[in-house]
Parts: sequence; structure tokens; C-alpha cells
Amino acid sequence: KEKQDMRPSKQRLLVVANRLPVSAVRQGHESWNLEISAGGLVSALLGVKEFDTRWIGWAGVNVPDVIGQRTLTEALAEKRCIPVFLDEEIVNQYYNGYCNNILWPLFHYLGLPQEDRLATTRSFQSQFAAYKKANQMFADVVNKNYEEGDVVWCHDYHLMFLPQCLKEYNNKMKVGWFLHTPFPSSEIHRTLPSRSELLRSVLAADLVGFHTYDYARHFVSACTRILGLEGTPEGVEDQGRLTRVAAFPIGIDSDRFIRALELSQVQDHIKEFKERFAGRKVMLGVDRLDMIKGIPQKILAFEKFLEENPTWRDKVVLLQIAVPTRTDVPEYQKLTSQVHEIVGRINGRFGTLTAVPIHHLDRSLDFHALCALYAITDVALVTSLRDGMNLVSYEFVACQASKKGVLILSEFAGAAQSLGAGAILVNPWNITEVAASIGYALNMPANEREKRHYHNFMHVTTHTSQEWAATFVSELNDTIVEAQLRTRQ
Ligand code: ADQ
Repeated sequence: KEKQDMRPSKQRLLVVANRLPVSAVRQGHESWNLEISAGGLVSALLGVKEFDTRWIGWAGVNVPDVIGQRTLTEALAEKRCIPVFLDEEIVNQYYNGYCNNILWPLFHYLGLPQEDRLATTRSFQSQFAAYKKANQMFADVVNKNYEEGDVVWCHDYHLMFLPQCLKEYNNKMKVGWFLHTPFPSSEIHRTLPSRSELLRSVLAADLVGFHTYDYARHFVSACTRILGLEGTPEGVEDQGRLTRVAAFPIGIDSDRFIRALELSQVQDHIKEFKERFAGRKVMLGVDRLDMIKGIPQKILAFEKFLEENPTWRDKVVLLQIAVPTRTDVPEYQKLTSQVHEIVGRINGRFGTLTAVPIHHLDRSLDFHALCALYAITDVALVTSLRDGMNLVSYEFVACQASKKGVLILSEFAGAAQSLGAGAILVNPWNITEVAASIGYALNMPANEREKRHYHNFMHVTTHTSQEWAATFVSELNDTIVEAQLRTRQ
């Protein structure tokens, strides 16, 4: 018994991400309810039981600091969340500006903004200054809450400057950084005016992780070509200090989806959707309405398929569920109108008085309806032009145990490297190829569908989000032990 009492308590894990995993939902005039929003990162880390996890991030909501009788900070503390408060100007320059207008498109091979080069350069400088300032504000909060022995895990392109700020505070802090987007070819990264500063800061981390081996390789080449450092099989070396760089492909909490299919609410939706689309094969797209998701390309490929296969016109329907994001950005508004225009044209061209070939929804679906849609789908279409991983493809596979539908997957999504043997891989820019793949998928014999599904299902149910998080954190602990051994030698 004595021995048990002396066991060390769980190691603390500080997860730092731009947004906290809770949203404030208004209740009445004065009170707010904080709800955990179940994104990929949240469910990944909820499953990691061996750590005492706390979240640090921007509260992201325009609420007064008082929620009923309590302050927002107190209310968040109950959810193990610690807020970083950013003012409107910083959010505008750091988040809307540098993160979403510069890094996001660049990392997805869409280049830097070019409308007016001089204006871009001027605003670029102020946005980068705000980015550094915001990262420093995150670092201040981490530093204030840090206790010796904690592991600090920084997430995504919003916080590339954070590892350096943290190490400047305390060189002994265990710091990991993980990128959820692709890391582009070094030739693309080279165009970024702040290319070296960002690389150097990320290198201050002890472990740097990416979804795929290719992204890790691109990062190492950027460090060797731009900074002149040495790349090794373990990572990047700078004056005897090694930053470990490796691939940690994310997964989903597959059990959550599999279990959901048994729920009566999901079964009711399944029944309703089956009746609604009886006699037609269902094709499905679920994306945030973002340029990287290749939604216009997907719809144009579907149009080409209908054009070339008149007998399918009243036998197939495409359901495209697109959650609007970044709706105040002009490019995203343009994308929305473009998609609406294409859908309208195709429905006008191939629709009848009683049915249309495309149902396009500009909204998010609740979890139960989403699972039911995944379950009744015959062919899922993921046509991202670039995508770090793409969890929708994993979620679809997890819900297909009985139907064994086909996944058409862009070769430019990280998921192509894990689900490639089971999916039909396509180049989304090649509309003719995608249209042909739609025909192939719709006509695929049952035994081939089963074989392909089995491969993907095994992958999705074994490489889960929990495994991803646990592997990253344990590797981070090991990396530090190895570094200590090296310095002692
Ligand atoms: P995202 O670009 O958001 O994530 P993705 O990985 O597909 O892309 O995750 C989207 C999540 O939102 C999924 O869980 C999905 O169910 C949900 N979702 C999307 N559209 C929805 C809709 N209309 N209704 C309801 N839910 C919807 C970023 C990177 C990805 C990387 C993840 C995780 O861009 O490449 O896979 O982070 O690292």
C-alpha cells in the first residue's frame, strides 16, 4: 500500500493551440454555457488517459469576462482550460492576417497574396509583428502556468514562433510542436519573407511532428537549404543540438463513430435518408467550405460524369455538405458564390421536376446526422487540392462496416498515404480522371469493394487519434532523455 501512495502523480500535459476546445453558448441574457467542441484534436487528446491534460488557447468568443456570477477564466478552469486574451487588433493582424491570409494558403501551395505587391509587403510586415506578439502572449500564459516536469505540446501554423519564446523563458521546458497542415516543398517555403525566423523558432522545439513523411522531409530540406543546417535521419542538427523531426499521422476516435451507429437517433436518420434517396446511389462530400478542399473541381467532375453517362442521371445523387468558414474573407465569399453558381447550373441542366442531381448545404451537420449520412453513402468524394490529412475520409470508412462503400480520395491529401491501397486515388485537377473514377466506383463489384474497405477499416480502427497523441508525447519524453544522455557523454 505504501508503495502505491508513493507513485508519482500523472505527468501534466499542456496543450497549446490557437483556439480552446470549448465554445461559449449563450443562455438567456446574462449567462453563458461552456461546451466542449468535439474537433479532431479534442477527441484525440480526450482519449489520452495517462496524462493530466490542460489546454491553453484563445477563448475566441466575444464574451464579457463575467459569466453569470463567475469570470470566464474561472468557468474555463473547470474545463481545464486556460485562456489567452487577444484584443481585436491583434486578432485581425495575427489570426485573420498572418495565419489565414499568408501561412494557410502558402502551406497549401496557393502562394502568397499578390493583389498589390507593395501594399502586401507593408501589411505583411505589420502582420508578422502581430503574429510574433500574439505568440509571445501565448508563451507568457504557458510560462505562468508551467510546472517543472510538464510536457508542452504546441499545435499548428498559428504557433510557429512559440517554441522559441518558450525556450527563451526556460531552456529545460519539454517542448513539442505539431503541424496539422502540409509543410510545403522548400521551394514554396523559400518565398516567405519570414522563412528563416519561423524555421529557427520551430527548431527550438525538442520534437517536431508532421502527418506524413513527405511533410517532414520538406521541412528538413527547408532547414538545410534555407538555413544551411545539417539534416540527419533523426532530424536537423545545429551546432551539436538535434531537433528530432518525424511523422505522426493523426487518426480518429473510430470507436466513437462505430458506437454511434447503434444509437436510436442515428438509426432514425438512417431510415429517413434511405427512404429519401431510395432507388438512387448516394455520393457524399463533407468539407469546410475552403479553397483547399477542391469543391468546385469535385462538382465539375460530377457534371462531366452525368454528361457522359446519361443512364445514371436519375440513379445517382451527390450530397455536398459544406460548413462555411472564414465568411468575412472576400476569397471565401467568392468561393461560396462560385460553388452556388456551378450547382445551380448543373441542377438546371440535369434536374427534373421531382429530383435534382446535387443537394448542396452550406452548413454543418450534427454528429448523429453526419454518422447516418456516412453510413448510407455508396461513394465518398474527397478532392482536396492539398490537405494535411483529411479526417472526413477516416470517418466515412469507420461508418461503412455494413455497406462497404467506395472512397475516392485526392492524392494530395495526407490520408492518401494511409488509405491509398483501399481508396481510388485521383488527381483532383484532372476532371476527366475524377469523372471516370466516379463511374468505376459506382459500378465496382461487391468483392472488390469489400477488399478495399477491409484494408481501410483495419487502418482507421488501429491508427486512432488516441494512439497518435500517446505516441507523440511518449516520443517527446524519450527525445529529451536521449538528449540528456548525449550531453553527459
Ligand atoms: P480540417 O481542414 O478541418 O482540419 P478534416 O481533417 O477533414 O479537415 O476535419 C474536419 C472535421 O470537421 C471532421 O471531423 C468533420 O467531421 C468535420 N466537418 C467537416 N465538415 C462538416 C460538416 N459539413 N458538418 C459537420 N462536420 C463537418 C485540419 C487539416 C486537416 C487535418 C486536420 C487534423 O486541414 O488536413 O486532417 O486538421 O489534423
